[in-house]
Amino acid sequence: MGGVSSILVTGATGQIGSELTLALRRRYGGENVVAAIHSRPPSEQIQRTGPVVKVDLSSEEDLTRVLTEGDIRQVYHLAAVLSGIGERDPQLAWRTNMGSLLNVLEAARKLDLEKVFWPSSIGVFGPTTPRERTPQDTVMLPTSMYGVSKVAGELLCNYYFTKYGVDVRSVRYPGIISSETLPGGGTTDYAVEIFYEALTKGRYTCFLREDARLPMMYMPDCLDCAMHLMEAPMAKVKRRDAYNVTAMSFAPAELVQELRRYVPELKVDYVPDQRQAIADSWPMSLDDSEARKDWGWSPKFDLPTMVKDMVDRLRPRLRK
Ligand code: VAH
Repeated sequence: MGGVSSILVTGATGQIGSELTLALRRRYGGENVVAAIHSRPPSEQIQRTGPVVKVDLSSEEDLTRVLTEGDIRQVYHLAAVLSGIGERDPQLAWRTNMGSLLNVLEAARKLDLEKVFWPSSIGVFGPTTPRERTPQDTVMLPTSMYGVSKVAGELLCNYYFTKYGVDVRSVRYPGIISSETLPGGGTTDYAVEIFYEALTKGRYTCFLREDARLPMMYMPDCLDCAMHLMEAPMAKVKRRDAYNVTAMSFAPAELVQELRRYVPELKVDYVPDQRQAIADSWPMSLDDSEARKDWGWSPKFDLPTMVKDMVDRLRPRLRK
């Protein structure tokens, strides 16, 4: 193991988990980062660059088996049902999100794991929360089951740190934009889908209103954020619910305007679906000054640099 702690990444076929697995392998060595999957097969790159295990996160026993067999010392727990899908089956979203987190925290307690990373979300906020520069401490009355599970998850993480000393660390991610894995069932997925549709068809039907402004972050910053927080000295991690983090805010119309610099003929129409109600309940911008002060959070990508990087990566790949 070369003195590097062995890491398990759950949700390794998801939007963040798939790229986080590869980033952790680049940082700590492929053999030290185990990709945990459930039903979907991992990407070829994940298959090729390190160990993959199948685990049922609804079973504490199965999770404990995987953790002990792999001599795992750290867990990045990314598996979850996202906001859009969560509203189609709220009870499944609750059971999946809370059941798996409780099992991870229980395993961390009983096996005395070194650290756990678990992503919260801006989904914890609701329509009664101030929507501009949403504060770190404020009203959290979410109207999505995804958000309810994230508020409860933050309270559970804080409890396990306070009562048992489990070193669990969390951030409230905004919408994440990525070039490698399509997201599944999120309210912010339009900001990823639009690149694929624009570069292949020159048109896109957006499921949010053109003025639906939301906090967002590009995947390289999302990955750096998780690893930076996990590597921070214990004394610098002053919150054990979750830190607000963000990199930019934009509405679909602003993203379209920036994307038209590369796809001038792009045609977009706006047909809001049920996810608009979720977006309307979320912040339009976040105050993430505590994360910046406590452990040096500092994103690198803004809207122009993110759009350029996404187009540069996807255009060659999608060219027929
Ligand atoms: C979702 N992508 O849309 C996730 C994220 C802030 C949004 O939590 O559900």
